[in-house]
Amino acid sequence: MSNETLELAFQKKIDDELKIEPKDWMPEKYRQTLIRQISQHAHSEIVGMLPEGNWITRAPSLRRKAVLLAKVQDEAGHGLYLYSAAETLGITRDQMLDQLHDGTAKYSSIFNYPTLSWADMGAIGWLVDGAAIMNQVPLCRCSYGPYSRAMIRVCKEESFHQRQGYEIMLTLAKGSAAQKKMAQDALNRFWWPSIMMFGPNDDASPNSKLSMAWKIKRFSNDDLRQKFIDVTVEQANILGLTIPDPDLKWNEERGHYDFGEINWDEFWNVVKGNGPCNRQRLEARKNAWEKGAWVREAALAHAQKKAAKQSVA
Ligand code: BYC
Repeated sequence: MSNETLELAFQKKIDDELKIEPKDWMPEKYRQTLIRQISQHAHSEIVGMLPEGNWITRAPSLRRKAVLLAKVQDEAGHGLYLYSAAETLGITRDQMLDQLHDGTAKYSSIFNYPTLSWADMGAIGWLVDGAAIMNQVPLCRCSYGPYSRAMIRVCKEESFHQRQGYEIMLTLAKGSAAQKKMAQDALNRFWWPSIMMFGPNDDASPNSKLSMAWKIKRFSNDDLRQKFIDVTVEQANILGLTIPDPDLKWNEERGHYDFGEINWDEFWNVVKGNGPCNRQRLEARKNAWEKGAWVREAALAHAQKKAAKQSVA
């Protein structure tokens, strides 16, 4: 079959809402786009453990500590499902990790900001996991089977994460004046980075056109950002907190909130590795990889010993 015929059959499958599976024919660019997005998504989950891990030993109660521990472990699980999904496309986990460690693969900009107070655990759960749900629920219907199936469980867990974050914010916002101030400060610092998570504006998003045609992405970056802002403003009102955007205003005609200009220089600066914590995050991951070498070697030796025993038996 010619390449053209294969491509037509591939696109028809996508248009008919059928899934593409690992052994199916796919254009090389589709494979590469998925490897890029899924591996970057996996890296984001793993690097995303660091800002929250920072507060496990300082959680204000045993209950908060148990919940935060469970959440951070969930993020590790998400990273593992996603690395497995990316491996079905012909890249190895070691190759993906090399790309993270040498800086060629990206991870979400949001995790390059510091977590300065306990309220940041609330703001991350509420806003960062909230933004993640908005972006990731449509990925459950993505055209690539293994990615779409991995996302179902990820999204269920993200919803629990969002609720636990909102509950922290609610407790602080209804607490003492100092607690409310802490919650407002966390919102002030995390609001703009959270809405940057959706990526550049549509006209500055080079990957969107093909990803939408291939139904990897179902909604554009700007559409998802707008949906997130529309639901989150109402949640901030319930908390009695103020979103740090003087231009935020309901637009009756559009049926959406208008919002202020995003600082794209800040966004690209963070994406290019120059955010407040980029170096610290990468150092932490490289360090964990190097220090974990003996665990990987021991696991391999154990597997080889077990296989040798089985073959003798
Ligand atoms: N940060 O053409 P575009 C989580 C890059 S995990 C850094 O629009 P695309 C969580 C983009 O990669 C959250 N880089 O790209 C975990 C591209 O560069 P490359 C992660 C960004 O792929 C723990 C360039 O900018 N979620 O939620 O069509 C605890 C142009 O962009 C960012 C996912 O990974 C960014 N924010 O759209 C709590 C979801 N935005 O790769 C929570 C899956 C853009 O060409 N990914 N760039 O060198 C996606 O949905 C899409 O990849 C994006 C970007 C919407 C993020």
